[in-house]
Amino acid sequence: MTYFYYQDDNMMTQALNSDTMRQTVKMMRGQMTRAKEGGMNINMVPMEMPSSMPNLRLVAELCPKNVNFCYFHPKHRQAFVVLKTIFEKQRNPDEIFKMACACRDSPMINAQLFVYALCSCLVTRRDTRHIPIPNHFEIMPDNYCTSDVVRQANKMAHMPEMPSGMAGNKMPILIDQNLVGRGTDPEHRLWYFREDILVNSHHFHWHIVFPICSPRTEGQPGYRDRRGELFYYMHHAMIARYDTERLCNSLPRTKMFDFNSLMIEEGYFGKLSSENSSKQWGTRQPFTKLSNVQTVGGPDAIGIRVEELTRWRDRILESIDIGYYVKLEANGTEKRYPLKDLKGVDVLGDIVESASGLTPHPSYYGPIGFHNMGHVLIAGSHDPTGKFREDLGVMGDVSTAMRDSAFYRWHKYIDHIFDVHKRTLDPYQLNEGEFPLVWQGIEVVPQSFYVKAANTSTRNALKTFWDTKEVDLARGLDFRRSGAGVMKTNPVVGMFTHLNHAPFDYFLKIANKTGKPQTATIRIFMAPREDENGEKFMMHEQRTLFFEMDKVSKQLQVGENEIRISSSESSVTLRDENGSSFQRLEKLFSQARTQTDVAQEAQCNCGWPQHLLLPRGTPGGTDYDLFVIVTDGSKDRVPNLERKTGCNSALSFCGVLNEKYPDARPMGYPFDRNLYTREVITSISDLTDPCLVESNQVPVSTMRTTSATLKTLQS
Ligand code: CUO
Repeated sequence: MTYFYYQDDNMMTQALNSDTMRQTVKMMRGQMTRAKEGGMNINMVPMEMPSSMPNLRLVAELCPKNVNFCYFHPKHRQAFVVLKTIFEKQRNPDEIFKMACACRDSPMINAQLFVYALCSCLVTRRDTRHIPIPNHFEIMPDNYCTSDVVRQANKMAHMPEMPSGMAGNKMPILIDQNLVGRGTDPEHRLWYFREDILVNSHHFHWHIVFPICSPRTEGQPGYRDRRGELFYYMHHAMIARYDTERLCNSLPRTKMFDFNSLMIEEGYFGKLSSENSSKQWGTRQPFTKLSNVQTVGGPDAIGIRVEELTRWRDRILESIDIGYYVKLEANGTEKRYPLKDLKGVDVLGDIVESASGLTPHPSYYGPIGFHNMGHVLIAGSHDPTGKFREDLGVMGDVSTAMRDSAFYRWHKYIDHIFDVHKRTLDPYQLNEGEFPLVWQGIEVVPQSFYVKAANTSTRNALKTFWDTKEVDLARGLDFRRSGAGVMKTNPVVGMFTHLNHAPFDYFLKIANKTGKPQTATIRIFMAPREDENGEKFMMHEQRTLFFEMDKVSKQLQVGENEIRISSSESSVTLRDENGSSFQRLEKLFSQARTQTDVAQEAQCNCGWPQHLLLPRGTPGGTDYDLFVIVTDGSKDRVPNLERKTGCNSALSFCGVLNEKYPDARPMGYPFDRNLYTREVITSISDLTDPCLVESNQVPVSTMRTTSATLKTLQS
């Protein structure tokens, strides 16, 4: 038996080994050995070497240790698949742990790649579903904080421990929003969105839960139900929210990437460096034109051509126009399949985003993936020939991409492609079916309102404000260990500023006139009411700006039902919890729960930050349309879904780990398609109570709708 003591130059593994994985071992073995070394208590985990060690040379060749791992780079992706497969092939979690330790200690494995592969394996296998994935920003803080913050953290960690009662090195490091731009750049107004640690962390975790190497066949380990559709829907929501924030900041909505000029108007200087690879992330001057990228993220030629990107774009759009996509069959023949059915958008998501394995025809739609290739071209645009040996820009990684304005331009184009497809489908009828409910509208009330009692002016008016949150940086930094193996205990806490709001509740009164209890799905959306010129949005424009606020299933008794829905339990957000994910883990395990209990609370840290649920608004208040639609729960139900928990409860964006997506309707319903009513609706606020109640020949769904004006004020 070999005893590993974990010290390494690799940040991630300290985190995974010392906490999550150790706790897993503790759970499995029922004990953990503590040893004394150098006079300090050190947690030791008795661990054997893996029975056979794989050859890691291929992984190292595909993604060398000393480069920034690029999620979208074809070779790095191959390395990801190889390493993830090594972990997946282990017989049980204990074996995975042994293999992870051995790979972590290998001088060949890229640290970022290791994190991706191991986390992705843990959320793929059913027998590791109970192992919570720590927040990525705690494992790799250098992907989320500028290099001067990391430097300060290093300094602080090496300061001698202050006597108790003195603040000293327990003072948090301020993560300043003004490090990457100035107020002279209008784009900088959106710093609180783009640089938000939890926004970027959500994006990382989403791509870990839905990796580009997910299998296409249902039943295979790691299969993700409606993955392509969720790629469309989750990113669409991010773009709609970003545009809404821009309007609050007197900025026009994002312009989509222009294939004619190939120009990225905004520059980006993120001041990020990777502690593991010792590389600076590339930067970009304003008005950089995309060109062919010869190398990026390593010495090897990558050879990506803009002309290919354009060609694949044309083929995707042509497939949408004709309503059929081309599939390469196993026998080498090509066949056409319809895109205009309910599964069409799921296939289109795979075609647009991804690469071999997911796309139905790699050579026709692009072996690298249209969307992925755009990321790489933008990430390499500052040094496309590699003559300055620059590393890739932040667009190359999913934990950093959302910091860059170029992300929104590119994804706006991606979103446009999906909308072109959705516009080819029959419009939804908003006044169809039989679901006789009568309701009296919706009201939104801030939670403090109950305490302070009646003041009707605060109804439907919510406040946002600046707030701060502390994050634990020490877990991800090697400086907790010295060469002699002594674990330092200095805390290193970072404090970042973010937008926040007081929690609020939605109140609905619904009368069930059907004569029997009903299950209803309540879907709540929100969108800005006015455009950048102060004019009310036309419905066809506003439709694409609606973003989901919540979706809940409720039992309606016969007669009057009063329903209260809390914003803090939104189906799109990550639960807002205090403390680091490691502290929560420790608490969780120390409560001596059974493995089943732990599984129910398993976290994959995927989910929109709760503090950004509401848009910023303006000091004078901004009006939004809040739209609620109630649909028949018996038609929304997904058969054979075991239970509706599993991924931090952010079900709408992250689904249920290894289960079916918990809603039978198209994602984004009813704003994913054009809407049709007999009356002309120019704006959603024209849909007033009582709702349109008619039956027609297209019984696609049954519903009731209502809308309200919601005002957001920034204090
Ligand atoms: Cu999430 Cu482009 O897909 O970043």
